Amino acid sequence: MATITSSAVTVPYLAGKKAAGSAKVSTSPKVAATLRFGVKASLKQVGTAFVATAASAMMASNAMAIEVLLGGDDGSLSFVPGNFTINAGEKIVFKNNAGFPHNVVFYEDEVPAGVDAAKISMSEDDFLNGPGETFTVTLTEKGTYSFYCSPHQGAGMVGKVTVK
Ligand SMILES: [Cu+2]
Repeated sequence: MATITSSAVTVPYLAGKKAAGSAKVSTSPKVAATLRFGVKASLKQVGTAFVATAASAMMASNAMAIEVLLGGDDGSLSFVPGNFTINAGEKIVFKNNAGFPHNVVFYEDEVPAGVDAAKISMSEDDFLNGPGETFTVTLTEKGTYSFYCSPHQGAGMVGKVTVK
């Protein structure tokens, strides 16, 4: 029985402007449109066949992701969900939803030992300004990470992710 590990389907998306890190900013609103949790399980069952072509590898990459909205539909300045769990190597796609500009910055002292918070964060001075803009990050170290939105940290726009 072939088992696909998360690392096997993590496409090295390092072409963005933060080439040195594992995070990228995308202005494309369509990245997250097809993300649904249920796809992940079915892809695992398919086995290794789906890594054969670039197109299907891309599909797998998108499937191994969770979408977090920046700003609630009710107008709240929050991450939705604000506390969640993912598997190591799974992508987190933060997507502008309401109340922007937003950004995503990890606390230096609230990431697992050995993780450089700057490499997985947006700059405090960079913002997602338009509807649907995304920031994608892949976390590979297990543990808990806390993050915030610099314009709205004072308003309580903070979040937490557990990587298992
Ligand atoms: Cu914000």
